[in-house]
Amino acid sequence: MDKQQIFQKAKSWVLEAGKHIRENIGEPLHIETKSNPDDLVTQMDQDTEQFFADKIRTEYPEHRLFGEEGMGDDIFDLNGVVWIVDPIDGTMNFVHQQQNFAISVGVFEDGVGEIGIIYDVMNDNLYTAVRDEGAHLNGKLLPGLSVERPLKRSIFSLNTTWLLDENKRVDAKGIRELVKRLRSTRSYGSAALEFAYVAEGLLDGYVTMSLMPWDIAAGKVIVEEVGGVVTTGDGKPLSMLDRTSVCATRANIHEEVSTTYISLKEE
Ligand code: 2AM
Ligand code: CA
Ligand code: CA
Ligand code: CA
Repeated sequence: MDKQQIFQKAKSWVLEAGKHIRENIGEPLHIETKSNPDDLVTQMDQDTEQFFADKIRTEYPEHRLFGEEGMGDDIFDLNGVVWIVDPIDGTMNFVHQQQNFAISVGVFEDGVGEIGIIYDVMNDNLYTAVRDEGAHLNGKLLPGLSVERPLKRSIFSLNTTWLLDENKRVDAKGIRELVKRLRSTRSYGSAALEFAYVAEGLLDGYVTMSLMPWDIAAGKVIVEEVGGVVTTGDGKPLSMLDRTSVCATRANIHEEVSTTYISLKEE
């Protein structure tokens, strides 16, 4: 594939979609719920994914689209070129706050993440990475995660759900030990932005127990490109086809976090 050409197209579509969202941010929203009353989707999520579907099908008919809102293809493998798209990551923030949401686009070829783009729409911050070419924020090279701060001076992003004993996915006691060990935690409500902040060095890690491929595809490419490590919660390679846990951190603390503090429950 012509990586540079696809990257330029992807970037221009992301910026165009983001501009459209910004220009319509004050308009009344058509909101529906999906799996439960707190699982929100708006017409803007659907329209934005349809925008990407139309663009990709016109420009690259041989590529496939794996998107959250179902405007793409049914994906059961990652052969060839697959665009993994979350049209709005952080829909609850979009609805409640009109900020703190992102467009996330990953382009994978035969299962390898080649391009990652995360766009913080309201702040007009564009995080990009092309594999082996570094990661950029608004065109400026991100310096990479060479700091070696220990866990006790680290800030992680972590959803408080995983502190509750009744959660179905992880031993909450281990997560509480992690919280005690860390300097502090944050929770932003957009997985894509949390990956972007790890890549930027604003966070030392992001740990969460239940994400889908479109939440992580772009973030994985970007964080890995600055030298971060992105695995399942228990340190295994991530699936880009199924729901997964995630441990994304600076390299020097990754093994300690994934082995000492994260103990996944059996499905
Ligand atoms: P979304 O806004 O695109 O749905 C919130 O903590 C983060 O988790 C957001 O990135 C959100 O993405 C994602 N999220 C929300 N519901 C989810 C679900 N049922 N499965 C996986 N990720 C989800
Ligand atoms: Ca959603
Ligand atoms: Ca998402
Ligand atoms: Ca979404």
